[in-house]
Amino acid sequence: MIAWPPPFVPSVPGEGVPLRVHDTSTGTLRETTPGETARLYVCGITPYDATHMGHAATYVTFDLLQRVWRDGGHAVHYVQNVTDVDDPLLERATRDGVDWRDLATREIALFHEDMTALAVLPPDDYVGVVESVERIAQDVVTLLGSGRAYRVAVPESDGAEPAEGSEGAHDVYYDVQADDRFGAVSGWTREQMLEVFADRGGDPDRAGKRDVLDPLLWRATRPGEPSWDGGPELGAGRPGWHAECTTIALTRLGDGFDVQGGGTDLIFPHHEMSAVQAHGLTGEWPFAHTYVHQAMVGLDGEKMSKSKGNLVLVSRLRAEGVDPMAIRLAILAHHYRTEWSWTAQGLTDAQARLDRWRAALSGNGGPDATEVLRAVRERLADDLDAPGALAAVDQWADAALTLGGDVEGAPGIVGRALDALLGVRV
Ligand code: 5CA
Ligand code: ZN
Repeated sequence: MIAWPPPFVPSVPGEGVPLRVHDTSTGTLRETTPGETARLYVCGITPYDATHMGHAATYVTFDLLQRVWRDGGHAVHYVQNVTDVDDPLLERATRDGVDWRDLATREIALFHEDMTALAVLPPDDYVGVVESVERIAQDVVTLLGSGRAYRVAVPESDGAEPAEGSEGAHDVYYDVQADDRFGAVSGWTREQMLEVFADRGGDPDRAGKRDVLDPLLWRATRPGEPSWDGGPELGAGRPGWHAECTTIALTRLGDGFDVQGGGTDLIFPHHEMSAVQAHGLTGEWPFAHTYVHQAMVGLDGEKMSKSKGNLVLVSRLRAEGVDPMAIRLAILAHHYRTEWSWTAQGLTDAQARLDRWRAALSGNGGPDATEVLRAVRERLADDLDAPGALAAVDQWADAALTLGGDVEGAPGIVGRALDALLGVRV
């Protein structure tokens, strides 16, 4: 698929700082040690509704992460998937009486507009499930062949089409107990896993599974559902959710990439399962060196989610004439590991900050830029401390507005640094 256009990223004088981030799998702050090209995979949207502030926060967080790497002299290979076929998308399309493909196309286009407005760097590889089905099916067949996956018969009452030469239709599941790495990404207990599994796309009650937590790899087609030819081994069907991210990450980045990202709602089962399924395929570990998760953004104290419908949409705010840079600053005012709720006051504060920064940057001369550049770099490299970086800019802006300053060109340098490091165009 084609992603949105990249924003221009100016260069900033001085040197970047190596990035340390919190890794979910070890629970520690870790220095990322990318090679010349850092490899990043971030889980993309399921395009059945518009981009809300939680999604925006997630993509802004991983945008910051890339900006720190780039400032440190690394190229970045960034891959993002699009879950352009899955149960929630099909259910919403049925509910609204629209074709699921039209719904996905519409929401993907809106997401691109939102990301462009928020100055989020686009992925280099932007990969849909629909265009990857063949590769995913091959991987599922490989897992069946090695005994890591198994078939579960579909009840006849489901009306699924059997594969050619096969007696009945089968779904395919991954055998988590056969994988000694299962649990290594989340570090969760079985009780914790069981608590969320059903709410997050799992089917613990499906009869015939070896373990209730086993995830679906391939779903044989049911009447009225879209399907693809999975060959003689799988028959007609579609991939399970986690399998898409396993295959897309492995084919585009390979094993042992630097960072896998997403919201904390993906820690289990999604990132756990995509990693163990990759382990089953390649025998290699780790899938990603570091797992970084954005805390949930809510509205009035409840997680913002498409299924709950309590959404603040980026596109709606844009349509109301809100400056996208104020939206971006409202997000950056919160550390990515802290849960927060969207409020009108937060947006008002962000707009006021943007106005202050704009006024401070409007002169030709100002306070020296060296310290603020150092502080912004240092704060971001320390687990993406965006609020700390904003505070450093506030200090510089306050000095510019109250004391003035006569270093010619300093506002220009600070302005370019805000653009390059924070993605804030003033
Ligand atoms: N397509 C899958 C990932 S493969 C998916 O989770 N799609 S999504 O549209 O539901 O979410 C897109 C991204 O936004 C994911 O990384 C998800 O973790 C993140 N996200 C969803 N809701 C929130 C929220 N309330 N706060 C922060 N991040 C969120
Ligand atoms: Zn994913």
